[in-house]
Amino acid sequence: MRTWPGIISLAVLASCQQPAELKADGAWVRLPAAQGRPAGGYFTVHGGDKGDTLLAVSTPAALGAEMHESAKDHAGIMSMKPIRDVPVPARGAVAFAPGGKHVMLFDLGPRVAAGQRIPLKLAFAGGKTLEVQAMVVGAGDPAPKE
Ligand SMILES: [Cu+2]
Repeated sequence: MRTWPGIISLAVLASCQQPAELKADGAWVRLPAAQGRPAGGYFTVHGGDKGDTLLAVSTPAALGAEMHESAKDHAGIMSMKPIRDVPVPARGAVAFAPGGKHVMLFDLGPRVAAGQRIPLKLAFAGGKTLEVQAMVVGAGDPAPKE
């Protein structure tokens, strides 16, 4: 039974863990390459002590926002589809990042420019709403380092 000490020490570690809080960080938005096209929004959600479900993302800086997921089809062509009800596991992390899950921001306000921050509101099934300030970057710019 060589595995027992490992299991026991894991259990001890788990019992001293700090309580985890549902939160989101690393939020940023990339402006579209052409005006009128949607912008992409990205962030990471960290689960609390209990799992939760991200229901919707919204922002006062755009007329509409949808959660999407990008995927490659068998021919290697990228496409995306709207997603809803994104599970956030307890103490886990869900990343919205280029090439995967993202938020499409439609009709971004004309004054939104690189270097600004715009609020993103994340609504969860458990009743919590998180607001994060997303750093806006230009169309060809990399993700900001935070
Ligand atoms: Cu999309």
